[in-house]
Amino acid sequence: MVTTDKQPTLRSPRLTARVGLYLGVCVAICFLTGLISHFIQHPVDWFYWPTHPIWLYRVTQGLHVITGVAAIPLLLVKLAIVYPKLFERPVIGSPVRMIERLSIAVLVSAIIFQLATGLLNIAHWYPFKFFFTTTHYAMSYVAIGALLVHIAVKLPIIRNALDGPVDNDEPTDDGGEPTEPNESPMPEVSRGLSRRTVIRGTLAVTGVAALAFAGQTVPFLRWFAFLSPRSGEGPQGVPINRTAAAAGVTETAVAHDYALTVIGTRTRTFELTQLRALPQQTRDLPIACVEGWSAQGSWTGVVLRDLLDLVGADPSRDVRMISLERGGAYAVTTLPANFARDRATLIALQLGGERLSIDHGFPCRLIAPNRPGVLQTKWLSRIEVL
Ligand SMILES: Nc1nc2c(c(=O)[nH]1)N[C@H]1C(S)=C(S)[C@@H](COP(=O)(O)O)O[C@H]1N2
Ligand SMILES: [Mo]
Repeated sequence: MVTTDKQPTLRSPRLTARVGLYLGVCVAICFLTGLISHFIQHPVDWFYWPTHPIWLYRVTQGLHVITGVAAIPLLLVKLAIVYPKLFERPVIGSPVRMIERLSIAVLVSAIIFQLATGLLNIAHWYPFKFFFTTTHYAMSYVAIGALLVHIAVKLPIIRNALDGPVDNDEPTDDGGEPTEPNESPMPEVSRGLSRRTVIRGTLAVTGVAALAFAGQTVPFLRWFAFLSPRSGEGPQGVPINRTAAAAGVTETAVAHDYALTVIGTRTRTFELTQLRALPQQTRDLPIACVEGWSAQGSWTGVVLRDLLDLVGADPSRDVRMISLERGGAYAVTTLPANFARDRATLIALQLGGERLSIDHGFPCRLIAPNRPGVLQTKWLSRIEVL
């Protein structure tokens, strides 16, 4: 190993491999929790999602957003360390090397795409034309595939680089390419920075980013949620995602002839006074939005199972929830049979002991345990047993 600096160079596999490892862990957790969220929303036979523990989705989706956010500073640091290599000449080389470089190009673009679209979605800002969820889902396989190729190709270097303290001399194998002293001149600012300092700084920034977003889902970190768009503020202590005005239900929701239609083997309609006259239950259940925020509420209403029994519904059937909202992506949702059967699932009329506010879904809404917020249909108009 030839080096002119007294300080160990920052462009070192020792440093890259460590930052890469943290980034890899974040990306892996983000990918897996993303898959969970996807398959809850697009059910497939082999994926069973339970109703309990009631907070599980809150945790998986919280982790999805936290690890995604944490990956941003990690990715930036990693790119800052390796960027001269990204543009190395010649572009044409041995097949293995070309596959490696192609996989890196795909990897970097896919990860940037995932982190950027995820962040924009949290911010409710859609400057892109494509539909967020399908593209974000499809691209996750590209990112993970390219990541696995990258790790496989680099494994010997990674192993070597993770062996021993980060500020040790260079591992002998730098990808088979000898490092000439003049090959990657260090910028002035890097001289004197030890790799360990870089690692600590990176972890500190990553920690702050993660905490700032964790605050939107972990109650005792609420005060730290200065970066996240929704942090537990909202009527009745729960944030609002889509308002009644945005959903176009400000009139239909308060219409005097409102009635909830429930269709099983028979059809019944329930006016609001009739719903209130049925036995009421109170449950503490979270709204856990796909965007990573969540908040617990104390919901009171009719147990869905009781309502379904009144229309002679078969408990092995899924149930469709139809909102007064017209045409929104979440105006109609399907509740799997295990959720419809669970006595924690309510058609809620109240939140925090008060009548449901119109933005929380007045006259009534679905609230089920361990379910993505996006499927907790507000302003119910019909319930159909499938
Ligand atoms: N009809 C209808 N219900 C809906 C939505 C919607 O757009 N339309 N948004 C969902 C989303 S994304 C979330 S996170 C929860 C939020 O409920 P809240 O606004 O009462 O907190 O409502 C869900 N219910
Ligand atoms: Mo949501």
